[in-house]
Amino acid sequence: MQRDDIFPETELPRGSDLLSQGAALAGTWMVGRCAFLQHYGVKSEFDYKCQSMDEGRIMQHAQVGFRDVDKSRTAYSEIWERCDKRGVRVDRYGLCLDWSMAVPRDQRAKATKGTGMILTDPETCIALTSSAPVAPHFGDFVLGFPAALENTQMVLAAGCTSIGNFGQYFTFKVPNWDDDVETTKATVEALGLIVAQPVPILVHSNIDDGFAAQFTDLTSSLGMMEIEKYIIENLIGGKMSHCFGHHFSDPLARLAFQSAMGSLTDTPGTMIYGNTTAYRGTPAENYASLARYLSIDALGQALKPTGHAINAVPVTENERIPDIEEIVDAQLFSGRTIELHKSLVPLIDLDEVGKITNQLVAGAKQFSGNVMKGLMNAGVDTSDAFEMMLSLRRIGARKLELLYGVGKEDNSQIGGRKPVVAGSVLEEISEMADAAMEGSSGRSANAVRTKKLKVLVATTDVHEHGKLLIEELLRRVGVEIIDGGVSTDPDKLAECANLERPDAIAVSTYNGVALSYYTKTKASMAEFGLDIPLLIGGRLNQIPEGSNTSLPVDVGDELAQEGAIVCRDAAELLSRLEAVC
Ligand code: B12
Repeated sequence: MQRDDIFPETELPRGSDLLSQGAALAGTWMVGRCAFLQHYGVKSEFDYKCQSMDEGRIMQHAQVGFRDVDKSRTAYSEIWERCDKRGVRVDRYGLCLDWSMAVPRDQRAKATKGTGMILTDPETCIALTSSAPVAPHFGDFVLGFPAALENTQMVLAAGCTSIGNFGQYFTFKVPNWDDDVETTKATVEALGLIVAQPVPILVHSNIDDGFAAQFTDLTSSLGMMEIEKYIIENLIGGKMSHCFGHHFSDPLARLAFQSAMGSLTDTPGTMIYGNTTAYRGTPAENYASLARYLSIDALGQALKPTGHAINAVPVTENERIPDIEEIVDAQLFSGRTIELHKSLVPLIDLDEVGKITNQLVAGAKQFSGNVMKGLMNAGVDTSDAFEMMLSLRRIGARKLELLYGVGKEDNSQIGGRKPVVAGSVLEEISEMADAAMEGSSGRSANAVRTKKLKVLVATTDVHEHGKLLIEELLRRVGVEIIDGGVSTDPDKLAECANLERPDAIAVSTYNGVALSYYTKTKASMAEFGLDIPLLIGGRLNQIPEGSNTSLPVDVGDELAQEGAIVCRDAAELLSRLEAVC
């Protein structure tokens, strides 16, 4: 790698200047009051977490963020009250902002909306965090986005002392926004404001939102945490607080990862996220997955307290955004799991956990060392936060792992290396592909195979497992795959279709934009005179425009009326392709 390949710009802002600019705002924007800080008499969540660890208390995290602010406020107080009545304490809420909150306030009206909460001003935010003594955690769409600075100001004023999501900086793209220099500037300025606060603020990063979702080796994921920690703690002087969990399905690896993480830092973690990728069934079936990962996470905190709250994800999460009742159920389940977990400790093979922990720690150190050396050799200024961040974001997870991963090179593996401690995503996708092939008719598979088709595959947002699955199926029946990318804007997809002239396009979508994305793509294709069949699957829903409702509604019928080929299951892929091509 050469510097020019990473930074074609002749001049870039200096991280130190941006940090100073952010810090200069600390006189005006400082941590305000909220019900949590007042109730527990603490200066920040950092202090509260340290106290809880000393007491041996395991903390609980719940995720909230309905589009409707009033509903979110009701949730804020009601979930806490109802759990409190049952003797269960909810310690913190992860508050999910909307996708459109990622862009500056004056451009928000035109921005693509997702399904999250839209907060317009600090006063509304303060009203929210005054609703109950639960620590507010603004993790999504604050750090890492063009609106990082103004969103940080708002949430600080509302007494939030845990702010993220640094992981999202590396992977999330805002529709129709390509200026990564502006995004990085805003993020570094916001970090300057954070570290200039008179109390410690946790800089949160959910690694599953970041590169960990794309790495194939858990040593790379843990190594990336080391690099993020270096940026936040060594270069910026903040407190790096990590979260992981969505993609960690294997209980042994999950427990070892938590332990390895604990041996690399003293800063308490934010939360261990639920193993959401394991939710694939009905609520009753999902309870089995919940019980498995939550027990492991509680055990992890008992064996090696790391200050992470544990996060019981409601069992309806794979169908839609969970409602208040369902969040309360999950929290009560969590309370009981914490009561019961100690009896499981004797069942754990600590030697085996220790063995994997050591492999992870050694591999992570090697990976982060390799990356730092590689960046230095390429001419990146590794003492500058701005250059460190932008270079990593531009290189991307796949290339970083290929160049600097610890596993042996092996072209037959998806990431190009044999993982030292494999993540579970690829295995799960392969199992889903087997199931989809079994569910497809052999006749369709043969028909598609003989047609020698070319299919363009893309996603509308960061969710790419659907795309990986579709590509795996197409590969199995000899279809030529054109990579249309991840988080691809409709006009870019149409341009790619015009260039490549595929027989069909397959889109996987999750952020509640299915219908608007489809109509925009069709319109852009029409400008090129194209009318290519477009298959669409994933989460086919949307919050109706101008509606006050908080939950997205299914738009499958509308999509079909507009001419989309609606796929509810990957097993439909081959018969649909056979029919349209
Ligand atoms: C994994 C995951 C993530 C990962 C994604 C990592 C990655 N690199 O892919 C991470 C953690 C990064 C993530 C982030 C977010 N997520 Co998410 N995520 C999920 C999760 C757990 C799984 C989705 C998935 O990939 N499944 C695997 C696929 C293969 O299986 P499947 O979904 O069942 O799909 C089947 C079919 O639909 C079909 N299929 C899928 N696509 C296609 C396409 C075609 C052409 C065909 C034929 C078939 C097909 O194949 C499958 C088998 O049949 C779901 C919840 C859940 N359990 O489903 C939430 C979920 C999709 N996420 C959600 C949200 C809101 C987000 C965030 C906005 C949260 C936030 N505030 O940050 C961000 C996205 C931000 C952005 N910029 O885009 C919501 C979407 C809400 C909605 N639309 O109603 C969900 C439903 C969770 C929830 N209930 O709130 N997420």
